[in-house]
Amino acid sequence: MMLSTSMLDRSIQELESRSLARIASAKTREDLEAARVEALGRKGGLNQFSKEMGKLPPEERKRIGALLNAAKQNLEAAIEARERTFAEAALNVRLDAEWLDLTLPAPGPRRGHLHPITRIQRELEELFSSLGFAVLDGPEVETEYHNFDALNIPPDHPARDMQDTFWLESGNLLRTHTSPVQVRGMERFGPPLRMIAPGRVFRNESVDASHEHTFYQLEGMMIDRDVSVAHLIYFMKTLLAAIFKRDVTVRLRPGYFPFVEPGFELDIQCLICGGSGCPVCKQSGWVELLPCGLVHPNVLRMSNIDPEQWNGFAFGLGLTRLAMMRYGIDDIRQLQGGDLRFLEQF
Ligand code: FA5
Repeated sequence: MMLSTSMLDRSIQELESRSLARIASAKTREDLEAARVEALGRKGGLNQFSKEMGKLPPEERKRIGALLNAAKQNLEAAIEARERTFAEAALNVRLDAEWLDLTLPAPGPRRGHLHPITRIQRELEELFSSLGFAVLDGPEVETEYHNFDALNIPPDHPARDMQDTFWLESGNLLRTHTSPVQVRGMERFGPPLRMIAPGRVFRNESVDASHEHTFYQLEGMMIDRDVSVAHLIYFMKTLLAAIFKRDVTVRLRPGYFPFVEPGFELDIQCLICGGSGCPVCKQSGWVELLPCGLVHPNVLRMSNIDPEQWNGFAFGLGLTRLAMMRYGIDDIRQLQGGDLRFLEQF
């Protein structure tokens, strides 16, 4: 089909004004690209008129050529201008989102907080201090004498197997319990004595939901005249009431430890499952928390205390397990896993 030049003029103008309108109303870069293809694309738009030009007389060809060029330049300028407005809008969005108020004061260092075990330890230190107990510390690398012999556990005694021990090449060991601090307390202060000794202990055992190789205990000891099981039970009840601030179900059963006679295990009904059974209590409903008893006369004798004159009670609270019960933590490994997202909850 051959268009007359006046029709060609009009068609070019129509395409130009239609395309300018479409460019002006483009809302997205995709809209704009579609308008560009329609106006300047290889197969359509102004290019289709170029083909017609070849058929025109030379002077008309020149005029229409100039018309097409002008239209092309107008459209390209309009597209460029529209693109600039998109770029500006995108920049403004980014500037809004990334805006920084440099006049604000710096946030300062993040404040930490106490680990749940430390919190309970400090509460118990305060409680026992108020009851006249000294808070003692002892070495984590212990002698065999203080960890075992002085506690009525001579070499070859089967009770040594109750606590798998990390032995050091020096012949010393990583203390398996806080009980050696009892011995150090008796050696240093003699009777009468009221002491507690919180601290870290180590056992070479496999780890599971309720067993760690490194955990915390809190040892307690009272040596005086005429100390009885009634005193022991009173202090254990006071301890649990202070920590749980509510009634907890406990049971006392006979327990064997060479350094006490009689010996007891005070178990607490599992607060993770309410006693119905879970991995923490090994499905038994009870958690071993507080072994205790009256100090064995041999232990007093070994530390030069006359068992005819003095007697006492001792206990070895599982502080890490107590923290689990108090805060409802169902896996002991989380306490020392170092994951701050976990610890920040307490
Ligand atoms: C002892 O360590 C005795 N020294 C306790 C004692 C002291 C008895 C004074 C009598 C007089 P036992 O091995 O049961 O006992 O550990 C004491 C407590 O530590 C347990 O009741 C338990 O709460 C905790 N415990 C033991 N092993 C682990 C472990 N692997 N991970 C976490 N807690 C543990």
